[in-house]
Amino acid sequence: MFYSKEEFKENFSMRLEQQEQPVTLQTAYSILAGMVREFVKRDWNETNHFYQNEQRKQLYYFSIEFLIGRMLGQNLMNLTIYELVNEGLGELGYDLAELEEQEPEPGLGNGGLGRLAACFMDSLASLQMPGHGCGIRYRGGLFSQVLKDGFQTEHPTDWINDSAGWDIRREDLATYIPFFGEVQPEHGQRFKASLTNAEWVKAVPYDMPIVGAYGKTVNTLRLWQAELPEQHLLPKADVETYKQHVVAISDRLYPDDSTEEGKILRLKQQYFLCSASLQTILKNRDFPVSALPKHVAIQINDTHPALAIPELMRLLLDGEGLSWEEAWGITTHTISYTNHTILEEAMEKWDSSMLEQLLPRIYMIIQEIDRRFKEKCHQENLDSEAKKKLSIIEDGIVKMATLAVVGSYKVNGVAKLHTEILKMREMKELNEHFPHKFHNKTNGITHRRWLMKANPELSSLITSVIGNEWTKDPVKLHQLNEFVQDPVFLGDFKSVKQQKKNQLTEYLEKNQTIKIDPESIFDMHIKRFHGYKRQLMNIFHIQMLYNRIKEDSAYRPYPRTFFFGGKAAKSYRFAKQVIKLINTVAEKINNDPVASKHLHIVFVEDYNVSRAEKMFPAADISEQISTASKEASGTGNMKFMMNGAITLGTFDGANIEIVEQIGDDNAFIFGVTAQQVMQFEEEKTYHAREIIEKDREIGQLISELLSGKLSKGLENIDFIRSQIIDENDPYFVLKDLQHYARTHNRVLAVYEDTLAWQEMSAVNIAQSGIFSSDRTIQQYSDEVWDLEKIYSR
Ligand code: H2P
Repeated sequence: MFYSKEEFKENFSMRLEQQEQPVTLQTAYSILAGMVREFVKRDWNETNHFYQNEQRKQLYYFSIEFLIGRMLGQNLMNLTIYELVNEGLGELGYDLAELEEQEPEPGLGNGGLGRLAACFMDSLASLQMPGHGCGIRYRGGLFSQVLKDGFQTEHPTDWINDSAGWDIRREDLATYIPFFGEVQPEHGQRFKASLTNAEWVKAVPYDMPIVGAYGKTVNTLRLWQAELPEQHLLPKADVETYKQHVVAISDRLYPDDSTEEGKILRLKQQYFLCSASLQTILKNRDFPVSALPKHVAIQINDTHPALAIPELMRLLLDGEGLSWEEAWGITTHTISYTNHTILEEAMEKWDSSMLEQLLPRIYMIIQEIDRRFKEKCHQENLDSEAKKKLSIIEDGIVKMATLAVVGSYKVNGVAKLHTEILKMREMKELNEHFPHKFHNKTNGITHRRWLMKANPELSSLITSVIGNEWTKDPVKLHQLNEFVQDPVFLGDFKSVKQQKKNQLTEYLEKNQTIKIDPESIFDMHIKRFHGYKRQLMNIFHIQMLYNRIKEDSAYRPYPRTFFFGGKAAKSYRFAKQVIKLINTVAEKINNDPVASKHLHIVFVEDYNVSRAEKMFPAADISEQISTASKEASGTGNMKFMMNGAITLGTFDGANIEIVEQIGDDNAFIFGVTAQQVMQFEEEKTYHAREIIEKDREIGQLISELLSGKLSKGLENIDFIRSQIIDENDPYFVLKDLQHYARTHNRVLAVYEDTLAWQEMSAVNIAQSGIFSSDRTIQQYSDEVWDLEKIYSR
């Protein structure tokens, strides 16, 4: 432990001297991380003891992804020793920022869903609430993205091997997970059974400390690793193949599930996570099992952990010997579910036969849940369509979202519009059946990572005018409203923004050898690649601007740099072609002597949390241009807003609530509304071809695309072509394109009025506090989990 700079320096130097090898930056990083781990240990132990002694209700957040990002800097900050360590290291000739860069990036998530889980962890600990994460310790995490000739290529990562190990192996808590086998019903009154001839997998937890602000509360992120069980549980033959199957469970996030084998692996991962976490919760309790809902809340993050419902039933029925009614009562008062998307492809469905083979007892329980639920619905006067919607198993398919709703006591969407769409359309029948289950919890982001840590310059500026209360209660950022017309404050804000743009420019020049004009407008579209997120519309628009520059010598717009960043799922061919298209257009424009003075495209390779931390603070414009109704919430929109970037977006997800906060004048909104989109979809009245035929500019763009002129080097644009033409542009790219282009023109006009632009930025920051995940977590706690803060410590 160290309490002063001098103590820190002494301790750090002593450890350096003990090194036998020459000290590299990597060793210096490891030493520092080790010291921080020790620092955290005492509070971690104390928090755990407190939870045990006081018997506080605990929340467990089950998630297949936790996109936590690097831990060193955030931990130092939350422990309030960042400055002390920074100065101390400086005096010893080290640069803390450089050491932070040595930390391997754990890519345990792929986008907003996983990052949300990480923000929630930070907020729970910072609000001093007993809330922990349960996930999988993937050795590889998501692939790292390398661009080759503009194409995305995927490369395995191994963050664990490179890691400084924030987590601690808990062999004492290891548990065993059964797959396959035969169910032996116990013939009696109860729905009890046992499983024979199962294949066992050992689950070993690795606990990672989640340090709350001011350090006092340290919660736990428990990540499970799959291992070979002890000798007596091994199969008699072919242990090698068995071993490969076991290791695969925690090897990779999102294994390729286009094959049957891949699907089985995903299902195994999901069950592995649920079973291991639930078994441990039950095993280590010191209260009667009937009191579970009073002591434990379990939140399932999307349907990936929905097997928690039948698994908890299994443990209560077969392990605890409860009756069906008792077990069901406990389960449906303990588990609650968050839905994150209405996209059909993301609503998980499993083949009954596969589930039955891999998890026979679980399948039997799901069948019984379905049977009983159908029986109940039968008593209501429902038409056959409604009955279909209310079935969990239908035509040999298990619908996980329906299972999740039926087995939870609360169900929420992640922004107001999304929740309304769930209630009124996607889950209409379920909502009518369970009228009090559905509620909204608009997402949030932790202001500690996304403002205080990512943008210390802006944080200091804010504190210099309104004091530092906002760091504890971010809604107090409101107080900035008094300064949004103050020219001195706005001038200072402009300098900070420029500083962040310069830093990003330097970083990218160094790491990706890209030259950027830091004086240009920084327009950013950074998120997972997906059709509905419409990166395609963005690049189409840039190509249109290029055509205008070429055709009209008087058209010379204000210089803009368009940033793209994000990965496409490995098997998502369309999204991968969009990445290639962006890079092809980039090459042409960036090398054009005239156009490149006005337009510049930067594709930030291998976009991840650390890169995101450098990008959000440097943005002027936040591209949030999803097809209305498709983006459940979005959280990048909130990170941009908090850093003073202005939203250019559609009326979708949380964009709507952002505009509610700042007013129409402080964002640029365009495009068809969710209602219009849903109407087009229902009535089939949208025809992309008509736009191609009638709009000269769009017609030209599409023919350039089809002729291969636009896509030089990309011989095969068949997926883009077929989506726009054959599939009639399902994400309404062409429908919104001209409105998007006109809105960009409005953006440019305002940008040139510097003061007006800065005022808009300042209003955005001032109104962003409500989008802190502290607010979201407080609402979950008040309305769903019923947690108590640890004020007494
Ligand atoms: C998803 C939704 C987002 C939402 C996020 C967190 C699945 O994230 O699409 O709209 O904000 O969950 O609730 P993403 O697309 O980034 O993978």
